[in-house]
Amino acid sequence: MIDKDIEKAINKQINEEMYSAYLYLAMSAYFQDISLPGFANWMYVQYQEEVTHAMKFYRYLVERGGRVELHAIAEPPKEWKSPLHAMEETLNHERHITQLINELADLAEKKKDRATLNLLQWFIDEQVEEEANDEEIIAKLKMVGDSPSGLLMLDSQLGQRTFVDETAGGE
Ligand code: OFO
Repeated sequence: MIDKDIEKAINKQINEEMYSAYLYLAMSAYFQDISLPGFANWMYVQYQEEVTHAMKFYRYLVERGGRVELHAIAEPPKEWKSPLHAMEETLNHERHITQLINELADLAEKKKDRATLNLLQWFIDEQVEEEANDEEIIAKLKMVGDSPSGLLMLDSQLGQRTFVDETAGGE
């Protein structure tokens, strides 16, 4: 049986991951609206990934005999000032998620819950990758500056991204 405080914190994290999914889906719609289908694709894949993050926590809680509780998902913003602004907000959001994962790990450490710590290690590694991906796109957007052709090239590059469920297997 899982510790009640950890159960509560994981339920909160399921909601955070679902909000991440919702946020990136909103960004995908924004990018479609400003005729950048490659960025829209990248964000759509990001949305799919976030749902798998929520479900990884969901399955773990069920496996540990915990009770999943789903809460209302907050409404994401609809507009951003520019592609760069949207990507900077993405990075800010991922830094916030990293902070939450670290706090969860602190709690699991305090409770000496090694199984939860093991699960969280996957998320700690994932956050390193997520922040690095966002930083890379931000750096490229800054290089592109006001060049429409540079932006279109980056858009076509981001259009290549495909969804792979990295949470599948090993559970
Ligand atoms: Fe973006 O990693 Fe989950 O939230």
